[in-house]
Amino acid sequence: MKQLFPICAALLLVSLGSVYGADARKAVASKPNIVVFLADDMPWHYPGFNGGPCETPNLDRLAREGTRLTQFYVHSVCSPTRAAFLTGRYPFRNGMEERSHGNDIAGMLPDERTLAQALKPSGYDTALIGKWHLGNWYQRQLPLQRGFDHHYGLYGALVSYNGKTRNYWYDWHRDGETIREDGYTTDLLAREFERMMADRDSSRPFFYYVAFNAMHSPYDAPPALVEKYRKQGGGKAPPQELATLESMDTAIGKMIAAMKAKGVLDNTLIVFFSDNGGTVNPPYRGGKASTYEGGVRVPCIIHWPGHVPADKMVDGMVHVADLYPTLLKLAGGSIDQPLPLDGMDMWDVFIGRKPSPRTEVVHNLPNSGTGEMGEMSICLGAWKLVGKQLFDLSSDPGEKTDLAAKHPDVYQKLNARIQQLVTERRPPERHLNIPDKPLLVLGEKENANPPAWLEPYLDSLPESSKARKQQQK
Ligand SMILES: [Ca+2]
Repeated sequence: MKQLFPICAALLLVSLGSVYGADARKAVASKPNIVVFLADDMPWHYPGFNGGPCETPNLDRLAREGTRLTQFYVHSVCSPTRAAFLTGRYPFRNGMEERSHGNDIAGMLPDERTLAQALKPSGYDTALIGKWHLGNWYQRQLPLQRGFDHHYGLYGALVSYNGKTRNYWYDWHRDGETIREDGYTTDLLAREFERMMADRDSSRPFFYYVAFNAMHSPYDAPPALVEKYRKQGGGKAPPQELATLESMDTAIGKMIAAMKAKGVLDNTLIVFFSDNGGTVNPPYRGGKASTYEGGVRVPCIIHWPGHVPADKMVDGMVHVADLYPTLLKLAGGSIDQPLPLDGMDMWDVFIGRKPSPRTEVVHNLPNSGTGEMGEMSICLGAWKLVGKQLFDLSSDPGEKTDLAAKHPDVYQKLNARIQQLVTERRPPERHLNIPDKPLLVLGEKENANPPAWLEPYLDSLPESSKARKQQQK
């Protein structure tokens, strides 16, 4: 019986390949629209489709109609994941092993080619709706200079959902201008997407990267939703967090409806994932800022009915850097570029045609910046090194049993590989504080010419006025 399984699996893959392979070629010819929904800090076990306590009907539907990757890896904090997604390269190459901190001039290395830049020769309209976090000060670092035709949202991180401030400064923009818009950021991102979709009059394909600040702290979710989860009780998860996630799900539903109303949904590939794990992520060990599975293994949905199988789980290692060549090739773009890619084309994996060709994932090298990505870690096959520990993920995905002493040869092999990769690291930009004072708004150019309403507005908010007074002392 055992021998039959590989034969059955092979036949299944061949038959899927004939169906989905044809569609894949059709897709390349028709240049699909690409929409990437990126959640911020979403725990593995929160959304409904993963058996969680949060009501996420829109994500659940994407999962039901699409394929879910069960071993999809990101990095353990925001900026490294975003940089790997947009460049197809590991953070130790693109200068983003350390986050771009709030008051920080460092950004992703300027010679990196982003997915938005790479899609331009294929005729794509490109937009970032939401959070950037790959350099928030110099003009050259900002989304409009990194291949995006349009940007709406924040440059940095940790912005307050209603005030749009962090600490003593402001962080909300449209196309390089500081703008004042009242409302809850999650709703505003959906409104921008709806407006853009309604205004579209071009037949050009689009790449819209929707990077929510949800469900990162500081939580300030709609009170009615918080109350709903408070009443449910049961200690499943903090009501503020669940309400923040449900708001994000509702926004995703609105954006999908806007694409449907415009008649573009059928030719749109949707990808959903989280940029890192939550604080805890059962059944996995660890969470954000750790290289245990809970920090780096996140839910990922690939949705394109008729092209990507519905209601299917795909096992096998996939890294966020793989999205770059996969999406680019699907769009008819070229991966021929001076900086070599770590990402691999995974389209045949997404459509169930082939098993994942990936045998290695680098989670973090030793001595990476301030070490905020967690301990050094690499996967080779099922073996995973985390600091001085060794795990076998095939039998121990929860990383409970350290096998370093039992398998010294494997331990040495993984250590040698990680030390070899250290020699390939490119130095990042220096992480220094923004020199300009007063700092009112992120973006050097915007801070040099702040709108008249900005300073009175910052003084009117308790969250920023107190911090501003301390800063001015
Ligand atoms: Ca994050």
